[in-house]
Amino acid sequence: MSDAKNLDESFVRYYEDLAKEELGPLWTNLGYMVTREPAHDVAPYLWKWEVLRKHLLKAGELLPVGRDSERRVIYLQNPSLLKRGLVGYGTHTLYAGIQLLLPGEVAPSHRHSQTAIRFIIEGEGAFTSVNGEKTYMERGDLVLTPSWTWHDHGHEGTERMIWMDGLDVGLVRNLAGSFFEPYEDDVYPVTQPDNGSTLRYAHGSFRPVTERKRVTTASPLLSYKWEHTKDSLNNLTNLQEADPFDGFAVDYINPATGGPADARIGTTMQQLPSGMRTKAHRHVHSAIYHVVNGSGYTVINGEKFEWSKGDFFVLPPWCWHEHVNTGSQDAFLFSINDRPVLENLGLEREQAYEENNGHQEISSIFKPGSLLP
Ligand code: GTQ
Repeated sequence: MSDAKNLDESFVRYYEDLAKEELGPLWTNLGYMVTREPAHDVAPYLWKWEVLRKHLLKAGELLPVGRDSERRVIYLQNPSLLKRGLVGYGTHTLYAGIQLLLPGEVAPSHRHSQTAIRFIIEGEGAFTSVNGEKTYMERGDLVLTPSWTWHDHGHEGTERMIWMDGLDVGLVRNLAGSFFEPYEDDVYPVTQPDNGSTLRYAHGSFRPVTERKRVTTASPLLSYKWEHTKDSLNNLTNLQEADPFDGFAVDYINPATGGPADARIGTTMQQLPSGMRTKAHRHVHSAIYHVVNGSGYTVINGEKFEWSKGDFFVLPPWCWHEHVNTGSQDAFLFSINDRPVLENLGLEREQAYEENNGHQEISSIFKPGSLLP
């Protein structure tokens, strides 16, 4: 459209008249609505583990867990989303929190339409009870809490337990699908054998005939043990070449469907041998990473994010990224993503960075907002 037309007085008046009726002309706004490439408000960010852990332990001194507090969790608040007054925490779709449960405590039963995953960081002896089945948690395990299942957490051990919570809070909020209900008692009755789903389904190869008529599409396996994850990755390192973009990596799957372990939150573990430098690519899905072990950095759109054990960082949609393991040990990166949703909607795309042999120039080094003294 020509400027002359834009400036034409009759158009100016026309636009004002439209605006008075809460209407807009598509021909001046199409480019904002239907962008050539993904437009979003999510910036990358990184949180250091020492900072997270220090504040979480402080909450342990200050706050009792019970119906008043529901959960003792501090969550990642991506400043890019806060600044713009947008709904979203880690990314526009994904939330990550760090939860602390002390020996003897009970985080009371409730259910919500957000789906949740837990990745265990520290301690043992605590369990999550999902619809009446207790799953005991250990470092490195992934534990599922499918949407709208009753869940409470309890602790029969002697050491503090810390784990990561991943929920699709932004997604559900933007789709206006949130429902929440507290259970009438603190604890939902246990009706199933402890660790039952893990014991029945851990090999992923067999299903009891009594479960043939199982109707739910949620994964029948609720806990993915670190030992199995590590074995699968270790086998990969002996069997095949690393993926150029992800290194050696596995997606956690639902053994009943072969699809993602959780229907809405994708979960991946990647192993980067010492010295590995992946090539850059970008994809529509966003992710939140947690460094399980090792040290290195990730370059996101030319900015270097240095990480070590325990750190968390956000990968926004459609950003070039590549990982480098600078440590002497293998690095393990756990991540949650919104890929299942994008794939279901036919919106996922991926692109390799072609220039410079697949590597970005580093133009800046990220510094977290506040550094420890
Ligand atoms: O443990 O049920 O981090 O409901 C956020 C919401 C944890 C939980 C979170 C939750 C939970």
